[in-house]
Amino acid sequence: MKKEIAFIFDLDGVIVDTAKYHFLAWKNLADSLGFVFTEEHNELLKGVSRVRSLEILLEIGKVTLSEEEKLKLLISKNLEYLEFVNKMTADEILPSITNLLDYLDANNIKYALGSASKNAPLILEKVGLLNRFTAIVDGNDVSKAKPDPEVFLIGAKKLNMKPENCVVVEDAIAGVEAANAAKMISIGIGDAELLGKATYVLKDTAGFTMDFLKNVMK
Ligand code: B16
Ligand code: MG
Repeated sequence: MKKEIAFIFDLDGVIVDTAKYHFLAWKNLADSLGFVFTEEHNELLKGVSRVRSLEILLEIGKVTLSEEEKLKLLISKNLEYLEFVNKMTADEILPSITNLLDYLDANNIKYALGSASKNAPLILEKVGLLNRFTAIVDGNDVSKAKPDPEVFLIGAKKLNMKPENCVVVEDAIAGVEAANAAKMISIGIGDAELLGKATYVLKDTAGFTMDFLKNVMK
């Protein structure tokens, strides 16, 4: 098995499922504005930045607000979201992820985080993974959101790896597109029909078996 490969992990939908907490906070915000926000709508926000998420939500509700009002809503939504995040524990790490990180550590394979979330360091701290990543690139570090490759290219740089030797693990279409645009190998987690542009697709993180990893790294 070669060792010149590194991994870049997305956070929400790959390491933990914070989408359910985003949903509760966005739903309450939509309720307060007088329209219904469904789990189906929430799918549109996965991997999308906080600001763009609010724009999509307001488009769904056909609501127009001033920049000042939008800023207030972004702050209150995030405060509510953080109430859930602050209660997170290691129990919320998705299946096979801890084993996968243990395996990468044991084989001296470096890994970074590449997430759109500005709350990524706090979430990693809550689930006890903050100190395990060689580098963390999050929503505070990028000027262009996925599907722009910026987040993963910064990750590769911080890992001191060439993009073509990086394997991105992503659950969002925009994230897979960003990895492909960065000329990286991509592993999509979720629906194969939606994530068909990924190099590999796994239904869920439980699919990270040793056989699968060996195949990716061969
Ligand atoms: P925050 P990821 C993304 O995380 C989420 O999937 C997306 O729903 C969220 O809007 C975005 O982070 C920003 O999150 O409000 O915490 O800055 O999948 O890129 O790890
Ligand atoms: Mg994600």
